[in-house]
Amino acid sequence: MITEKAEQSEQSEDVYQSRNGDKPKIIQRVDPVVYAQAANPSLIAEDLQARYERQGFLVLDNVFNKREVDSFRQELNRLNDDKEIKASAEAITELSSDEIRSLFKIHEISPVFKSLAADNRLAGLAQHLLNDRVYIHQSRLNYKPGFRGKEFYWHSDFETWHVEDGMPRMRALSMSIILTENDQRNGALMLIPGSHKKFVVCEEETPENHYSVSLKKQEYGIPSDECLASLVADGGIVSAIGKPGSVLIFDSNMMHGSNSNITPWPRSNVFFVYNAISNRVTWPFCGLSPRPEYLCSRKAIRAIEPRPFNVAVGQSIYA
Ligand code: 6CS
Ligand code: FE
Repeated sequence: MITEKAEQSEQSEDVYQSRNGDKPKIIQRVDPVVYAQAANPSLIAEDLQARYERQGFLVLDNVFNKREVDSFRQELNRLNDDKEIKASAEAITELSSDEIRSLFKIHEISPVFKSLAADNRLAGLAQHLLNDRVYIHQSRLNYKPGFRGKEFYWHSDFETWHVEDGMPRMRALSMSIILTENDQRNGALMLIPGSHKKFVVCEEETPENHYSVSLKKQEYGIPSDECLASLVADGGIVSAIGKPGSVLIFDSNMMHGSNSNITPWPRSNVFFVYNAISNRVTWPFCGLSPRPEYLCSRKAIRAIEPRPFNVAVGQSIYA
């Protein structure tokens, strides 16, 4: 059994120092974006891989067919209606209602999303881009319900995963599968093209148990107004709109956020975060205790063997 002290000694060099009292500033990324040597045409076309490297994200349309999307949405609703799940630690409700805002660790809670996480169109592509075997660092359903679904303020996921989880380098990416139509009106994800190549140093120390607040409304680990304005001046802002079955891939250090949803239309997406096995989390760089396992795989780091999603797995639950 590794004691906490021993785990703390695992600490690697803090290449991306943030929230340690330094003034907010922007430094250059020192890690590659795409670790693969060349595009693997069976997984991604060369021009798309080059675009991903340059802008830090891609929206791939029609990756999953209607039958597959129907099984995802049936599972989304089943989990949302399950009282035990709603009362669990993994379920984060909205500040202004008891509606689920996010449900974490769905790659373990749900047989459907466990199977989806290993699908070659996702895990196979992540393995290729990161040029390493991959594991799920974090998975979640972001429901962003209609009428009162609140915003996710601008942030770099990597800044949080580095400072609060101990992820050493930028060798991870998120894949978001669109389950309900995402458009400008109902709070589609907004991204700043090219921002993934700059690391925004945030100020102020991380509070204890920050996640108990940040997952509802993030106020630490967010860019200063000046840094944000500078990123937007360079790259602009793009909305990741797409139909159910599309996939948004974005680099771990992509600056992103999304507006509140006051329309009647939920903006629900599945998120899988693939991290390279060689980049497994060490000790949090903020020096605080590690976040819970449902936010950051630490004790259960297992490389994924990509295999096709089994659409029948949903039917077995609902039979
Ligand atoms: O703290 C985290 O890990 C979560 N927070 C946000 C706003 N995005 C990434 C992740 O879900
Ligand atoms: Fe995020």
